[in-house]
Amino acid sequence: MALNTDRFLEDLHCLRSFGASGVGKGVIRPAFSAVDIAARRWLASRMAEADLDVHFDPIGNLFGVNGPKSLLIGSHSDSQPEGGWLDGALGVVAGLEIARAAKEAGGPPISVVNFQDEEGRFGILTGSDVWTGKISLAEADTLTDNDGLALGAVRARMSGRARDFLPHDMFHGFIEMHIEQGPGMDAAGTQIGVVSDIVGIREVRIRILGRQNHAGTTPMALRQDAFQALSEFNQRINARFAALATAATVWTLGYADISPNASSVVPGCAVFSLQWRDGDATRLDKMEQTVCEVAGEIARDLQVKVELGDIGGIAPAAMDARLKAALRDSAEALAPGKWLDLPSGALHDAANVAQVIPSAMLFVPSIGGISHAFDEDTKEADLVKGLEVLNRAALSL
Ligand code: HGY
Ligand code: MN
Ligand code: MN
Repeated sequence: MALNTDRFLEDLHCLRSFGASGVGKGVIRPAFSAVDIAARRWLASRMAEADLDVHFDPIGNLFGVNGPKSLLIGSHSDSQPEGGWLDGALGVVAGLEIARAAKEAGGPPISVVNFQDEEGRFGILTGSDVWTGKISLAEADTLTDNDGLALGAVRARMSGRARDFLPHDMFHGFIEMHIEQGPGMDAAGTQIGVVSDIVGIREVRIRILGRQNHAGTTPMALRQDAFQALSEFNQRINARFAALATAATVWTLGYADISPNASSVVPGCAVFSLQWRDGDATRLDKMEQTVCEVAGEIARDLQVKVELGDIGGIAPAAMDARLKAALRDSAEALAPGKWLDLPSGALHDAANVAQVIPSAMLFVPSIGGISHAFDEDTKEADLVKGLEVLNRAALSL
């Protein structure tokens, strides 16, 4: 049977029903939550119906395997705490449809993967970090989420079906289809993006310890206010990073927790995240050095203690020339004049997988460039065009 675009769209909508937020097409499906596990089980059943060998590994990555050597297609089905319906889900369901259609037609062996915790509830790209050997399972088990829960404890929720890690050499290539998540393609009116490379990222958790005290009686000059130190840290980082940045460099303070978080108490503790992204590893290094310097200055100037956690990261990753050429040929055949080459500013499992298997990525546009938000969306015609372009490239490989 040929590629079935109706079945693909139906599966995509069905996947959204696991954790549908009720706002727009949004989803709330964080890694290892009950709905994430239910979604993975449902995807596993769809893979089994397609006569693919269902394989959960110890970190919760789900594979639907077709034979001892195949092309791997996929992405992730976990979401941000407030996520859209396509981020990750699109690549998994596209992989499922292409693997299923190839199997039905007696075509080349194609397998599908659904990585776990791509959105970094615990790490950065945790499931592919572990599968590709960037970190060990034992190291992953010690990672904690914002509530202090350890990954080792929550992954036990999926351990019933877990088998061993699959060897990388079962797969001769990996292709991840994804929404762009930025405004470029939508603004340019293009339908297909062939990714040249994926940015690198660094991320750190910082704890500032001041002195909790009474907000009415503590003179300003005597305060060791953890929030004011955080605020000053942020201002200095903005100025210092701006001096190092190109137009493509980005940085985000996206998580903050002030304690005790009460209006009449001088905050005694602030914990926050800082992440920065760039395609140039040397610039990432310089920014890391800046973070360390600013931490020392804040401790000295504001009379607080500044503790830096481990600085994690993913290196910038170039996509494979042969796989990119196949995607370009297919884009030119099916979307002539409506495709482009572009770098990815978002992080993807393909950045990890590229370290062990030739890897590439195909993008479709995001309406208004919105993602990591409930109103993330893509035109149905663009979803289908992306599936067709990827399918043609996969068959040619
Ligand atoms: O953060 C990222 O770029 C990815 O969505 N995990
Ligand atoms: Mn994603
Ligand atoms: Mn994401």
